[in-house]
Amino acid sequence: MIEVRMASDKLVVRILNEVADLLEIKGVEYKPRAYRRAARQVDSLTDDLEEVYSRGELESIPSVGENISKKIAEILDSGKLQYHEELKQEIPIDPLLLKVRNLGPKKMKKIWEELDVTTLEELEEAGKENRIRELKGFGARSEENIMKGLEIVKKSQGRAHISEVLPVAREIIEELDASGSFFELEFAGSLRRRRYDIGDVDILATTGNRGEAMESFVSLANADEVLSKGETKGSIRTDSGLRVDLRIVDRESLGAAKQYFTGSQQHNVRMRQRAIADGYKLNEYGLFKKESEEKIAGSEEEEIYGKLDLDWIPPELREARGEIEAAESGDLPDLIEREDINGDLHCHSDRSSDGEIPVEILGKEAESRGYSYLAVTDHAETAGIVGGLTDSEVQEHMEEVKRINEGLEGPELLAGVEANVQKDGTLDLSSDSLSKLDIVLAGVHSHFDLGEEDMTRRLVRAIENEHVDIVAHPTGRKLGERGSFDLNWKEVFARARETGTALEINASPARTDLDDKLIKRAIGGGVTLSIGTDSHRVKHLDFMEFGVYLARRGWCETGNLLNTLSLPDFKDWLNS
Ligand code: DGT
Ligand code: CA
Ligand code: CA
Repeated sequence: MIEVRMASDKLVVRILNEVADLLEIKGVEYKPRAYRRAARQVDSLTDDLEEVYSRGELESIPSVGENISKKIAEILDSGKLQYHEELKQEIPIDPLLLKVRNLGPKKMKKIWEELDVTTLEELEEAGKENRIRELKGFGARSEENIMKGLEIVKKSQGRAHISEVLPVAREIIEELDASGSFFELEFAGSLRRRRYDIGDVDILATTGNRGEAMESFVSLANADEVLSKGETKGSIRTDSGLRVDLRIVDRESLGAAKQYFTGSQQHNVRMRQRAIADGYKLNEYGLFKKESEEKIAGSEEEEIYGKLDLDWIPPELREARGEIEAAESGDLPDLIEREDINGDLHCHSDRSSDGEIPVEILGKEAESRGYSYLAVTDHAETAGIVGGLTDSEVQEHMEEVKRINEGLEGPELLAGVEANVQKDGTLDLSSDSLSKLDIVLAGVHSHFDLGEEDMTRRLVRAIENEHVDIVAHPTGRKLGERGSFDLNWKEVFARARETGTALEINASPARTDLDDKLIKRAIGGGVTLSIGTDSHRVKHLDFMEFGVYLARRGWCETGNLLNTLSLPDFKDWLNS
């Protein structure tokens, strides 16, 4: 994923983490941990970092001492850090290399020093020539894993997660709007379709003065580079590396332009074929009669679909996955909306060692978001995830949630757990504990590389566990880092349906799991779904928006999704 800078706090977090990586490659002890801790604290700050700085209170941030606070101030003042630049000079390694799974700083140091690898291409070459396996402590298996990790990093290069793009894109629209040079401004392309990974941002606009409008566009505050500037089309790259295309169209063609530039390309191919079959021609200017070239639609998108005897198709569905057939027969799904969501079904409190939200705050947040319920699903304790709930702590957890519920106005917190699915498919908490909890999520957090057969058996065993309500992040992937498990999905969906176990749409940008394609298949297989933000910090609760987009792209209706149930109905479902 390209890093799209939203705000200075993100930049600070990124630089501090890179400093930690570079120091670790250098072999420096202790310091890397200090930088990482500070980065985590800055990332989880609820106050605005710039404001904390202007109040002179950087050192009040936990884990931020005098030294690191000076460094943060330097980044906030100048956009970079001299110390970081010097380390990069000294260790000229592409930061992307450190995102390759199975290639931590220690291994990276060796590959750099002994094979002189500093870029993704050089790493690929070294792997192809089997030079990595020759290094002490590596071996063939380790080389293969590094190559797999590399593939994933390469694939995500040049695309960014929608959660990073949308805020920047919304800011741009606001700024353009405020310039007064535009009548209408609309997103098109993958952003309008709400794909989770975005190549570039497409904006359509109408104006009374093209020259002035284009000038406003190329002089946007965050325009770093002007890639092209014509009369009707311009492209810029923002200071965060994001490409933005603007197309100025005539008002009477706006609907046709929206249809055309929203895509997807495959959807458009089908639409044009349909137009031709009906004796029309369809392009970005309108729908025309083939013979007379008379324009019969163009200003509104609905008209274009309508004249082709189709219901208007929501952008999220325009992927050539059967939406045109459904629009023809009046069978388009009635997609869920953000307002249909009554609760969040996967949140961590500070009881999870990597969680930072006190249960009390989860309650307040559920309240302010108008939720009816929120599931507090802390990790269970198992090897690798220390500091989670043990059997003896489950009782305490339940009592805490109950106590905090008494002070809440609207919502109810549910006491839950995210148990670990162990290698054999059993969970790491006793039946006794699991049966006491309101809600049980089960997720795989280890042994990712079992083959399809073993992995399917393992997941099915968890699905069949009578205590498990929801299987969290079912494919196990981490974007830009780790691919999905090998699974027999037909089998998984069938058992989930038969046992009434829900599968999660994990809305956390790092996971995005299930994705839209699997969501559609799961729904086709009769599986119930749930959206969880997997929040570890307060701001993660906002990921719900992206979960809703994923669900919509997967053709999800209210009846498919647990989060749309009222509290009493949801409790009935849990108890059934
Ligand atoms: P992205 O930017 O890679 O995330 O994906 P899109 O879908 O935004 O693609 P983009 O920005 O290249 O183009 C925006 C839309 O414009 C695309 O979805 C469909 C339309 N479009 C662009 N070029 C072509 C083309 O050559 N043929 C057709 N049929 N449509 C095109
Ligand atoms: Ca695009
Ligand atoms: Ca584009």
